[in-house]
Amino acid sequence: MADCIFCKIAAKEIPATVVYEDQLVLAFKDLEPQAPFHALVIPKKHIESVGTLTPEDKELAGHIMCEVIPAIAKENKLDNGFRVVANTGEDGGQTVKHLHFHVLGGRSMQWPPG
Ligand code: IU
Repeated sequence: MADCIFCKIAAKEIPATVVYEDQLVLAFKDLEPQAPFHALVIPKKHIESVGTLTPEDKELAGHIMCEVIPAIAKENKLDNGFRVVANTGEDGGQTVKHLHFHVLGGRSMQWPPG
């Protein structure tokens, strides 16, 4: 999508520190890390949020959850645990309207989130 910053990152028009990439997915370091390890996992195709996923995205969503995120956790030695967050829509605190999963690790997390 023309005005989407994460589409531009996926297209390498804007630089990012990439931690994982395949044909469907890119993961890169968050510019404002909230934990010692903080990456964002995005589909290369534009999807707005978890709220707009459809059954057609099943394979992609499964790939992210079942393959990409575990691989990133393993590669970055998040053996003691980590948190996956998908802020969704206004009340969910989503600021960038391109589906992304935060992967945070390297410290003990608190609950509930604010
Ligand atoms: P949110 O879930 O939509 O609030 O998260 C957006 C995240 O994207 C947030 O943690 C920002 O620091 C991060 N980010 C980034 O890493 N690079 C960017 O160019 C932009 C936002 I814009």
